[in-house]
Amino acid sequence: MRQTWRWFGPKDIVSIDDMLQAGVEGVVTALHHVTTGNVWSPDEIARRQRELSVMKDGQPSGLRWEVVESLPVSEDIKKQKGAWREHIANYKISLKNLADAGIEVICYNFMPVLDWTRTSLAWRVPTGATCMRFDYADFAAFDIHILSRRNAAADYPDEIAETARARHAAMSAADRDALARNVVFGLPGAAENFTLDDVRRHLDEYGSIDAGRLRAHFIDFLTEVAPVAEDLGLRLCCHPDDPPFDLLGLPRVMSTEADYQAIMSAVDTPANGITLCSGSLGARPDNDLPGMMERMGERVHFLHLRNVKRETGAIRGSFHEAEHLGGDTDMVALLAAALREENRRKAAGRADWSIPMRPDHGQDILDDLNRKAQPGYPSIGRLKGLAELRGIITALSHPKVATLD
Ligand code: DNO
Ligand code: MN
Repeated sequence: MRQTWRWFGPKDIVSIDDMLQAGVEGVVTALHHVTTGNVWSPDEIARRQRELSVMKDGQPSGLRWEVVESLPVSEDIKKQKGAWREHIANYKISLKNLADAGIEVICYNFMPVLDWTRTSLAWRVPTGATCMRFDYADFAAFDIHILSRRNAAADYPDEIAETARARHAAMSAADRDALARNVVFGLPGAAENFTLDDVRRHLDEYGSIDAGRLRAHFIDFLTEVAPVAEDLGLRLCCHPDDPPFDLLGLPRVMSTEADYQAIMSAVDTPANGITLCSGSLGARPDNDLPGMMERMGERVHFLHLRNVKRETGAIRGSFHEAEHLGGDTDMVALLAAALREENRRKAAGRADWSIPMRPDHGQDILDDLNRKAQPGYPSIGRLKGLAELRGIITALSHPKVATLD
């Protein structure tokens, strides 16, 4: 497994030197400054490659840009409106430019409007560390009483809607603002600048797009881009919905194993693959992560290793981001399944046998609490997660340990 790390570019407070000291082998990054829908030019790609190739003192880092996360799919493509055909053409050009630069793995997602969604970005756990949390009743309070989406209450179980009403009534104006800011943070495109009216406008655009329609648009997109990726020797990999259930009345179509199976078989090429994110998928009790790795592993091109603790037994419910070996996903079983998949690939002579993985999100611990990184991406919390995951991989791969048979 390749031990990779997400880097947000030179403005990331976590440096290339930090990554090297964490034992990172490859970099996951994106051209976050390019407007979604536009082409990623060879010059901009080369610039990012140069930036991550040197340490603070100018020595070579020895690191390469190994995974793109994300090459975003525009809202126009998802809705098949406006400039969607041009955006698909641009997507193909970006793929060509990335292939020319020697980058083979391209992660993206197909969530309408919202990317990942949380109600709290710094929720205190008993150790004093903080983590991101999704509280279903707080989210309902945002949806029903702050965003005031029409008929929103009907989307929630009665007891959640009632709790949401009571909590909203007890919140100060500042609490309401903070909740709204946290919820819209994961929105694509400089979310900090989103207003509630922007969110409402985006939601209205999906009025006539249900899950079936969104899935059809997704298949149309892949029918166009997957053959191009295949010809270029690229591996596309779709990140799951986070959380893996419908929000704000928007359809979500990459939340379960059945969702993935439908998309994988609709456009049946290895270039159409999976980013298996255990944290996102693990927020649902009916997603069996080790089993998904076992059954769909052939198409898993990228692994996000993260754990969540579900706070209820419901399909839609509250959860928080646990330590990498805490939470509800059996990380040892998941890694064993991934290592078995690698062994199968090696035996079949596949050049892509080594699956890039990264510790996806970490809790804020120690000095992370004093240096605010991108939410979910602190240096020490992720370094701890990576070290724990590396320990399991090392143990499971040891020739004297027969656990993989
Ligand atoms: C959450 C993160 C996401 C992810 C994008 C991929 O699990 O990994 O922010 O980067 O959704 O497109
Ligand atoms: Mn992820």
